[in-house]
Amino acid sequence: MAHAPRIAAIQDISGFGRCSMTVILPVLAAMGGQCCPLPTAYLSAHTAFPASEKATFLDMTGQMAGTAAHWAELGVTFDAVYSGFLGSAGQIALIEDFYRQFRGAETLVLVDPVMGDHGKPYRTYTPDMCRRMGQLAAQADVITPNQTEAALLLGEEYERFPGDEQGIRSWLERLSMDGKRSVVLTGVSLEPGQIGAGYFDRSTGRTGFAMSHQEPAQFPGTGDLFASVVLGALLRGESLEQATQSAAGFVQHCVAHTLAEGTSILEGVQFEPLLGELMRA
Ligand code: PXL
Repeated sequence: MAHAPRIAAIQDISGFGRCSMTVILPVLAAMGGQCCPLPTAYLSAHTAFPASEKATFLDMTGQMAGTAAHWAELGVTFDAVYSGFLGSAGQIALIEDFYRQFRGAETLVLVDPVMGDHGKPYRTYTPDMCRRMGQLAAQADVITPNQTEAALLLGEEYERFPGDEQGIRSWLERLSMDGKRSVVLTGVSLEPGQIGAGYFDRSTGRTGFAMSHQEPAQFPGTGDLFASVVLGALLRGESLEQATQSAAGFVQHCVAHTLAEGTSILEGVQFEPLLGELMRA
């Protein structure tokens, strides 16, 4: 009996503006995974829309322990636990409990340490939450920070993000915590016109880069798209390098397609018509 790789997705559901759960579920399904959502919060829309204080925010912390207990009772097992945007600092202890209940020798724990972008923490992320996110990420097999989150994890100023390849390799090594975890650092550019990610693969101890053509716009939710393609590819047995390259290529294609269609940046990228590219022939 073989089942599809099963993933516990611990993420918010944002009703409008493609990000987090509404991206992760379809992407991982297209890549052959079975996603089990464990929602951290329901928001009417992601927080990048103007007047974000108008977004509804239902904290779902109260559902999490009971969901985990029911899943344990049903005997559910997971090939991966993938967390991202969290609703409160208290949820981190619940995720740590979740690891204790469901993390086996083969379980891949991916922490996308979602905390902020463009040098600033998101509105709902307190300093305590960022500190606890660092502790959660310390337990991961793979982390997928952007530059802002990398700076927060390392206790560095965002402005000090290195501008050269050697400097980025050194941040990747520091983020690996002495080679303990793999790292995919997104939003990295080594030369004008190119963007992608740097990676540290703990299985080889090597750093490298996976680059793609840089499109002239940045969309919300692309970090979630990137991380979910990385996870789907890893669960299919691709190396971290291949997985990062697959993600860089797919995100670039979705951005180019969306720019050609001309829809609003805040609605996120139109990945839906391109999901077929992620499916195995
Ligand atoms: O894509 C990260 C993300 C996830 N969830 C919510 C967000 C954001 C980024 O703004 O607002 C609710």
